[in-house]
Amino acid sequence: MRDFDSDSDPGETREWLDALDASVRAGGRERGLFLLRKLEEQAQHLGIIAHVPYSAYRNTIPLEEQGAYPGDLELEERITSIMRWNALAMVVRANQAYGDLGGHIASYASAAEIFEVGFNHFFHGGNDTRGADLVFFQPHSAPGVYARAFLEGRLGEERLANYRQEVGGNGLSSYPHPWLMPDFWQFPTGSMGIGPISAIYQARFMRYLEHRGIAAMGERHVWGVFGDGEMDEPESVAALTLAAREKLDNLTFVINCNLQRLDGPVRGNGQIIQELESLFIGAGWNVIKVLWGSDWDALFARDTHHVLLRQLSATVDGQYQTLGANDGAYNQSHFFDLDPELRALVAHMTLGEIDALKRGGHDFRKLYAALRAARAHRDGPTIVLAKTKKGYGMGGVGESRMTSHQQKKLDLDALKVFRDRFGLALSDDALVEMRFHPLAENSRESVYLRERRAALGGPLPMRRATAPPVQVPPLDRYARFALEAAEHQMSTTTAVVRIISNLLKDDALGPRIVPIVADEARTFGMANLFRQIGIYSPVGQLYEPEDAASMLRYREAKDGQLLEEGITEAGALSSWVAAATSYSVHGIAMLPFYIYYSMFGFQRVGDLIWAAADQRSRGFLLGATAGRTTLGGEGLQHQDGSSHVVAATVPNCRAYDPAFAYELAVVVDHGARQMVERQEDVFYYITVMNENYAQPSMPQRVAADIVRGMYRFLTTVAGSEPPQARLLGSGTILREVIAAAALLRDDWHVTTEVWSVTSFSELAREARGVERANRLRLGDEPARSHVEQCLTGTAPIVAATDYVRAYPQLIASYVDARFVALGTDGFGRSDTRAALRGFFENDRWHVVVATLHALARQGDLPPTVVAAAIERYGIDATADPPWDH
Ligand SMILES: Cc1ncc(C[n+]2csc(CCOP(=O)(O)OP(=O)(O)O)c2C)c(N)n1
Repeated sequence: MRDFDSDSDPGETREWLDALDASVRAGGRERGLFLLRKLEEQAQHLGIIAHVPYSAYRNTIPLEEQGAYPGDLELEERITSIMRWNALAMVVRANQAYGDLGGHIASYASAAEIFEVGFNHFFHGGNDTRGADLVFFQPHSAPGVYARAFLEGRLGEERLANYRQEVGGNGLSSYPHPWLMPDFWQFPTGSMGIGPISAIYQARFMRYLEHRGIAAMGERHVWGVFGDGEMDEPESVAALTLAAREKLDNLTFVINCNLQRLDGPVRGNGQIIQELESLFIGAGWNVIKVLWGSDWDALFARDTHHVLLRQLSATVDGQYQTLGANDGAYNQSHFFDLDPELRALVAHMTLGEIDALKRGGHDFRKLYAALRAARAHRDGPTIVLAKTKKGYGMGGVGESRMTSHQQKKLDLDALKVFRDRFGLALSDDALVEMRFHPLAENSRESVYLRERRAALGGPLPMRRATAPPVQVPPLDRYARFALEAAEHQMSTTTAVVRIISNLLKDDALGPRIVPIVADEARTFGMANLFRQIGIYSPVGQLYEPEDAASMLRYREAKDGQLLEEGITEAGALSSWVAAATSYSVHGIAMLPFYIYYSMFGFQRVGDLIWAAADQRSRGFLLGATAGRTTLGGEGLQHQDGSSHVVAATVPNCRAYDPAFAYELAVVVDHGARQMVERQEDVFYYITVMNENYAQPSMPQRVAADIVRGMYRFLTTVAGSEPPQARLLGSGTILREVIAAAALLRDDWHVTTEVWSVTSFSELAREARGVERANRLRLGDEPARSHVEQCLTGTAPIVAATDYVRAYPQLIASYVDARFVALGTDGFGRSDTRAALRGFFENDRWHVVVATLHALARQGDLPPTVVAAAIERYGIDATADPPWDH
């Protein structure tokens, strides 16, 4: 505690207090407050108080601590200029030739120095002694990354010329997409916000692997270059406190603060840099600001009264943009002339020199010092806020202009300005033809580039996918309880948790499993895992848990295996992606199982799942308490009727809605082998229910068809004729369908086949492939899909599900028979399961009515039978449809 009572100079203190008294007497309260505010401001500038969570509007690292630049500045600047040109040429060429291919110039123009300091001095490519750094690139700056790869000889000219023309197979992706460039891009960042949250969870997962003794990470670091506009995305800021709480000093964000987003300024009437600084300080990050280039140093040195600093602090970002878009004369009259002292400060400078004053994010020395300090910082993550200009160097057509982001074509005059601005050795012809600028094999630039990357372990970005396979134990060793359930009562949620618990005990696969929950382990019956494997915490458990004496005690441990993420589905999903891409990022295959309320998956964090798919994630997503009617009491926002429809649109997602524990076990086994033994780029989405029911044992010879998507479960024979109708049921509704088959036999003498459909989406995937092949390869013997083979003939089909009708309708066009779908279209609501199934009209009685109606429609039964059934089962035929409620 400081002692504010001991006064070393009472006379001076008296003078100050008297002065304040006098001012208030003369000027009133307002005047007194004004003076106090000014004093506070001054005290901040002097660094003696820090009440506000941001610092003055200047560089965090003072010149004295900047240190020497370790690279060849002049050479690096020349190389960067060449990259700028090639990146620009790539975009302009594509748009000149094809008109509407898009692409961006201005973002990389602002980020070039940030990228290049990283590439030349920090981003480690990995070698024999250490793994590669993880680098997340600002997506629409991809042309700059390609331009570098071109100069390094990694990409040929033809590839650059095919920017954004990917269909032919030899083009370059618009943004970082591992699916499309699997040897190059590691992390998809094209959807803003996903990069930042992913970077944090990747850094955290590295710690997890270390603490569990699975892999040593050494000096490996996670770097993320993101936009200041991008920081408005909720995902961008969702996990900041986690990064600080877990002391992730293996993580650095560099925010390219060009003050603009697509349409205009990020904070025209404020200061995004100051706002981000306080946000990150509040979240516990180390913040380093890089605002002003080296040519400002002398001005700050002479700014003894802080007049410059005051003016900088008082200028809002919209004004900074206008200053950035204009020349030295404008900056003189609209900034320096605003205060006589300020004018005097730059009186010795020419307008050209004022014009050339750089922002810190374009100054290699300032950036280097910041990244080095970030790298050296311990016990927490660092954010570098680098102030730049959008469209830097694009002159009148794009530098700090409102329309900078959209600028994709430059005329000859603009190209000449650009060439001259960066001193490029390009003839006018080369400009007209937009020729790429290569480096001669043994030029100084070329040698330097190669040397720098060699010193940093090799090229980057580079995606690897070579992880040793992991053996999955035999199915009956870990899931016999499900295969031979013998009518034992159990929910499929219980079954999957038991499968996971058993797999965890396997010597080979067990340690590789990563169970993940947001905050519902108890809901899903996983509390036993707390003790069995522990909850991961980098500091172990610093408290005596309230339930210490319990068998299921809440146990946190440094080597805990369960990731208990808290109420953040975005965070939990990002953890899942980190584990699901470990085979590629770390060369170690892990098998994550993320179990969550199914409604809070594809619907809530669907875009993260889409990015996970792009990234070739391998693992299990388990949508629990799934379906719209199994979760009786929870109601509209909890009941999921749509996730399977969305899952069906993700090309490498294998989605299943199993009814029985053995179906689930077969799918998990198949998926695990496909992903960690055969190492295929798929992931699984399986819905599991919290509804307890008798689980049959697995019939003979159905395993392969369970994986294909359907198998015949039973046939109910009402007479001697062949089946009159086919009933399809999936997930929990299969049980209603089985009951309906009995009613049809007993009440209406109708023979039916009952099929368990484990996946309408897998059936549809195969069927559309077969249909396409038959269409395009006329002359070959036409093939028949599994659906067609199962559902031959024209006996009507009634398919019932706990999802919307669009889900079973995925297969409707592949069968010859009339296809009737029953589902749960409409809003969910709370009630009993039986009441909900009655409401949505997917219970056994509605299945019967739908079947009778289909048979009557084609003349197999008299029309009166339908009304008779409605009457018999007490169905209210006058009710409004459920989707209108
Ligand atoms: C989720 C999402 N929303 C919108 C976009 C479209 N978009 C691409 S770049 C961009 C502006 C980015 O601004 P900023 O993050 O400030 O980066 P800058 O280009 O200014 O460096 C927008 C809106 C996107 N890619 N992702």
